[in-house]
Amino acid sequence: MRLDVVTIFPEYLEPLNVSLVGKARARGQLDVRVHDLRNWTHDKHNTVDDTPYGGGPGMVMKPEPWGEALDEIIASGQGDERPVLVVPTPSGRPFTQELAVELSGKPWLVFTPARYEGIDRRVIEEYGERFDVREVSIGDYVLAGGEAPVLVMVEAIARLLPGVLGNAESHRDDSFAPGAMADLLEGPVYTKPPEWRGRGIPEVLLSGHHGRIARWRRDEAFKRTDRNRPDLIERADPASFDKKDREM
Ligand code: 6GU
Repeated sequence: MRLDVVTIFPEYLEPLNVSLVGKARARGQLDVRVHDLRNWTHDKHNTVDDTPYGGGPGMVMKPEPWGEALDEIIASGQGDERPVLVVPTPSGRPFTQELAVELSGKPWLVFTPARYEGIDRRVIEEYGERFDVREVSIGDYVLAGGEAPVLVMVEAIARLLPGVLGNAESHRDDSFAPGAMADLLEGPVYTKPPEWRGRGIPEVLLSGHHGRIARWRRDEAFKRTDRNRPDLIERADPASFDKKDREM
């Protein structure tokens, strides 16, 4: 998979050199290219923003540098390959595990994290006519720019690529993964030592009884979901819960 990121803070994307994403790049599973938007400015001050039409606070990112950057990056593709453009904005559609899975199946993503009050609307209109453009928000809070959301989205997408996670089973029971525990958050986990500061391990996990362990894990997942995310239980398919769940 190829990922391009266009930003005025390329150094903000340095974490993409580290850990899971960094290793995927080193192994050649991910081709990540970070670009400085100011490379596509032509004035002495490398201006990327201007005051908003209609007045109001803050600044708006000018369309011309984005247009030149995106045209050049898109033209650098192999043959007729077309990227999906991912535009981080607090006004976008929610970034969910479902969207991460969808985007992880695309060969090429271009991210356009903005600062200030966002990008001149005509850029989104222009590319939206010719490309698949997704305006995406990572949650109901406002950040100063789209760079941190890009780090979030790239990590969520990269770990889904074949061969990137060490153990192919590792995302089988992720919170939000489809499957038996769909609609429930993951429950608590334990490792050695068997006693720490006077606290032991739930007996059932030491029992070797796989059926009872699975049932206990499901009960714990249900309790935690009910406590932390009751909305997930409200919205779940009732058929995904058994009699024992309903008694919790
Ligand atoms: Cl994608 N950008 C900004 N600036 N703030 C956000 C966001 C994105 N998602 C949630 N808050």
